[in-house]
Amino acid sequence: MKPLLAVLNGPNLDRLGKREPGVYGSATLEDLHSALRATASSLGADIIFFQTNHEGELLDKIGELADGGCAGAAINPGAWTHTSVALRDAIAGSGMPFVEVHISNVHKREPFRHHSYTAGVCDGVISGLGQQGYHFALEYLVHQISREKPPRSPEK
Ligand code: CA2
Repeated sequence: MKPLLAVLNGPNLDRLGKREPGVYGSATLEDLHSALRATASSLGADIIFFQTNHEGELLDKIGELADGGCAGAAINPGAWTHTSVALRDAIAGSGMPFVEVHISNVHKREPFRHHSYTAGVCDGVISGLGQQGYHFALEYLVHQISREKPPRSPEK
């Protein structure tokens, strides 16, 4: 069975491609999703997408994914990265591997973007590689999942 991966985006990322192309790129969220669908398919994974501007919805979705057997997620928590202990707790409590993705390099930006509440409960962080960062996160997750679940040994 193919592993199921999720790509989660937080507040204002529905605006991708519509404003600030110099910071976040010119591809829309829809464009990003179709590109990621192709990557997931080439990696042999199923994929679902979720974006919300409402924090509680993201917390609920993480719980749902964890209970539904999702194998791992790439998450761009947007501004909640820098504010949300609740999101950190949801990620930590999910038991799933997460990769935190930022399109921009948050460390080149304002000091308030330098701290992440969520990074410490993710496997790793990709920041500043543009939208390509999401693709790298999927690659990592598939690699990781295949390491965690070694193929069954042949029946004797
Ligand atoms: O670099 C990233 O991906 C961020 O997570 C983006 C967040 C920001 O608060 C983080 O510090 C870094 C902001 C997302 C807003 O996205 C927009 C996209 C297009 C137009 C307007 C906003």
